[in-house]
Amino acid sequence: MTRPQGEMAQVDSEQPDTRGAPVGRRVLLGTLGLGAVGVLAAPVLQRGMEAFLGGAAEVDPIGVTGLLPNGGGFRYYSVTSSVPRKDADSYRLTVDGLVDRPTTYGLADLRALPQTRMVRDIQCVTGWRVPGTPMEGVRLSELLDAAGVRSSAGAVRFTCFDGAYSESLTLEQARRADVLVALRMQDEDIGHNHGGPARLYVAPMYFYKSAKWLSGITVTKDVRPGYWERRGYDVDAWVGRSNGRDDEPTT
Ligand SMILES: Nc1nc2c(c(=O)[nH]1)N[C@H]1C(S)=C(S)[C@@H](COP(=O)(O)O)O[C@H]1N2
Ligand SMILES: [Mo]
Repeated sequence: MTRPQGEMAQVDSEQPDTRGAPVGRRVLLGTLGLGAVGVLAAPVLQRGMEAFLGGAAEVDPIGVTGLLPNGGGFRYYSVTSSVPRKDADSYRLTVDGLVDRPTTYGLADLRALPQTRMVRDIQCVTGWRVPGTPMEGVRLSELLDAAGVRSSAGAVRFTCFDGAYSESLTLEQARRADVLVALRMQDEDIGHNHGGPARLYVAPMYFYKSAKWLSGITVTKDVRPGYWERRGYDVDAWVGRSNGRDDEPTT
């Protein structure tokens, strides 16, 4: 198989959002960082080892995953070295492109819409999987219907306020009932590190589809491959049926 060597990279040693001000030490993992990582993150590396050897380092230097229910297993990913923080006042999500009614939502607007809660496994294409993870938010189909998708449309593109990441879905995929603009994860408001205040959640697909720090939903004619897809990941990212992997499906 041709698994791309991606997602290398940044582990942010900030404490979780509940701790207040970040402690500030950022570790950019590369060859030089591996020794320290081995010491700090040995327990977490068990499942990460496969990807680790494959060139993608995934670690949790401060043991954040140990604080999560079910043993955790999440890695925090960002393709940028820093991401601005958005809160209930500053957060905006725009829906535009091939729609009749372009719309901008604040966080309160999204919270006022019907919420859908789902509990599924989460699977990263580099190998780690987190069992039974509650995700909750607004169905993407609801936002698309509200905007009035034009008949010329065929796809949806997602952009993020980190300024770099992007994703895409066909319109048919985007309208599935298990695709959410998620506001809550593990029954808590999504914190900054996990892409809060709002991230995409595409339950049946590898987690790279679930764009963090979601700021834009643009209805387009054709699919435009996202950040990792331009670097080799499959555009149709069904868990167990793409990227040369045979993981158990998540839906
Ligand atoms: N904006 C943004 N979204 C992103 C990514 C990223 O680097 N930036 N990484 C993706 C990948 S590869 C994974 S596995 C998940 C990781 O989510 P987590 O950091 O909440 O564990 O986010 C996805 N969404
Ligand atoms: Mo991933």
